[in-house]
Amino acid sequence: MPIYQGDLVSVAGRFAVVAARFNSLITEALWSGCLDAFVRHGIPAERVDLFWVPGSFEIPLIAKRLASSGEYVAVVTLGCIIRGETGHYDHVAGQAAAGVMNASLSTGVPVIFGILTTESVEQALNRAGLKAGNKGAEAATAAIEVVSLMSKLPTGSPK
Ligand code: INI
Repeated sequence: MPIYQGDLVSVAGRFAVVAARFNSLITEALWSGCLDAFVRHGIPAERVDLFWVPGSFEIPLIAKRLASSGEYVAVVTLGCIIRGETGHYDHVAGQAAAGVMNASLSTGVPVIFGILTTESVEQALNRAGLKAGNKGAEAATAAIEVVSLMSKLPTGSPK
């Protein structure tokens, strides 16, 4: 029984990262964790391009454009949406998630969801490297794994 899974090393190609400047204390930490994870998995910084956008709501448009450019094997998105900080949390979070999924499915290029959606600043800090890992590092690792898995998937039409 063949089992398919992605590797976490030796992935070729360039990666794009789209990061939101909103809540930049957190998103700078996500970017730092993201780049560190790329480098530690054998992807040098020269193969990672960073694109800043104003807020998480703007991420899907830029992610989709980059995913369809043919320049990148995957796009990682980084953002931070805090419920307590905004009356339109549900709109921003919902549209960011749906838009990232749309960018991925419509282009066939992995677009990874590294956007924190939390109840508080403390929760966000914890998930940006303080106590509970770094979502940016997790997103970089997921990107590498999915790119690797996609290169191993069976091709051709269903029998
Ligand atoms: N953008 C975020 O990335 N996080 C937030 O918590 C946030 N809040 O609180 O509103 C936020 N808003 C800005 C939004 O993403 C857009 O940049 C803005 O609405 C302009 O389109």
